Amino acid sequence: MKKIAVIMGSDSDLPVMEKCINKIKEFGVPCEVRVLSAHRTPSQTKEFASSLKENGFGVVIAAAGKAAHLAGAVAANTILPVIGIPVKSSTLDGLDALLSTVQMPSGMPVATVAIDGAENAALLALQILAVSDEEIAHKFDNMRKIASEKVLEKDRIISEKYSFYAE
Ligand code: RP5
Repeated sequence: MKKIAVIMGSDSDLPVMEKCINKIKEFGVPCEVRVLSAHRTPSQTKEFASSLKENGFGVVIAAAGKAAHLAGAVAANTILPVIGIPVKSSTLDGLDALLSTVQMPSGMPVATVAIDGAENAALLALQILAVSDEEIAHKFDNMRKIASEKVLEKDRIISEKYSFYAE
């Protein structure tokens, strides 16, 4: 099974990233978690990104806040799909990180999720692996089924409690 690489620009991103890491763990997919910074450890970031494919990874998640160049810097050094998470860690509420992550030049895509969208980043990474992995695809089907059953149950409860003169 291909591994997922989860990189964050600082350990201060960890509270956001725990949702991402936990979701990947729930699916039983191997995952390596690193703190690497495009600005503070540029050569280590480049070295890690350049060897992702040969080290058995299938997809990368890169999270950073402020002038968030991490996902772009990783994308520049690998052909694996890169998912960027803009982290809300500044006085600009993450809008700075969103724009820095999403506005990549053509030819160098980063699939950017919402500000602090750590769980969706994990799900997108798992969906990418599920294209060629039946075990992960099957877990996805189950997860979707449970999610839809939960909403149907909430619909039943709310409808019974609040509807009126509707017969
Ligand atoms: C970014 O700057 C990190 O990803 C983090 O979101 C932000 C602040 O980092 P620290 O100063 O808390 O290490 O590079």
